[in-house]
Amino acid sequence: KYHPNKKVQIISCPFSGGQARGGVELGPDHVLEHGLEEQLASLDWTLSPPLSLSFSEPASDPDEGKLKRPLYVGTSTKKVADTVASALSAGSFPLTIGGDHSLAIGTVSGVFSQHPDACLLWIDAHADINTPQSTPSGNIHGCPVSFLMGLADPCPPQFAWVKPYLKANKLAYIGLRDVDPGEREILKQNGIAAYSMHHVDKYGIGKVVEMALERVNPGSKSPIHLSLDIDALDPVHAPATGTPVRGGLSLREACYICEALAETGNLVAMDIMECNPALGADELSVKATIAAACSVVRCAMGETLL
Ligand code: HAR
Ligand code: MN
Ligand code: MN
Ligand code: MN
Repeated sequence: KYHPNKKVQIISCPFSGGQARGGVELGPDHVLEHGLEEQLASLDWTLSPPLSLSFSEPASDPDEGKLKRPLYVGTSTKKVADTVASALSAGSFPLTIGGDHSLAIGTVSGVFSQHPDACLLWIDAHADINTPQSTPSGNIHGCPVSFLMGLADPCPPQFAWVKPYLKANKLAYIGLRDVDPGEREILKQNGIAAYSMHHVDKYGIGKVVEMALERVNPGSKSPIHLSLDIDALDPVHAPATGTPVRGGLSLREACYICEALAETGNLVAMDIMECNPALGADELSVKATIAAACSVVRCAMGETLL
């Protein structure tokens, strides 16, 4: 419904400033080298040439409280937000390839600037909702959702441009299994729909997706943004990532989520984040991770719909 013309704009974001491990900036090139453009073209999407954003680290970037590289992350995500917003206003589906998950400060801001009524599905082992106060690591990839909801109070000056578009009732998580104590409190206080691996086991993935969509999109009218951290998948399927957590989604469960969202016809944007080709134990692990990333993207873009 939202993309009758099936135009997609790939946005490559070789960015690693939201966390400490090198290599995640290599994710986008690996995903593209795996043939994602050809794969999407064969699903009848029309592709504009991929946009590859460049990010340059500021000469000086002191910590803001506990937050590391705040200026680098703040200016880089602003650039992503503007790029995603213009892709949408040009009638394209923005597919953003990271890079670390702090990039979603940009992608979600860009989407909500064009679709203020959107809802957000966050598929991840982690809740990424730490505030500048609650973050145990200072890594901003563990904090994007708190900035998007305006929970960071005071908002760090590097993120003053971020509007608190995201309301608690428009956000749902699936795949959680490593949530910090401070994050649990935030999820509870705000009544956020959070489906952990426990819920996936208990109800099955089909029911979990149904419940998640019922919570954030009861009338099935809202545009949907899918932000998928590859570490939502079990490390058996996606080992090459910075913070793998055992006991995750099977490849089929992750694909199912994407297929079910594609089936709604309401998906307007997707992020695929945190593939780190420098971290696989060997070449096969890296290949499996990149192949899994391409699979979930294809599923979200209609591959397995009959
Ligand atoms: N919760 C931890 C922190 O805030 C770790 C989260 C980071 N890992 C991710 N994000 N890949 O999804 O530092
Ligand atoms: Mn994660
Ligand atoms: Mn932890
Ligand atoms: Mn994440």
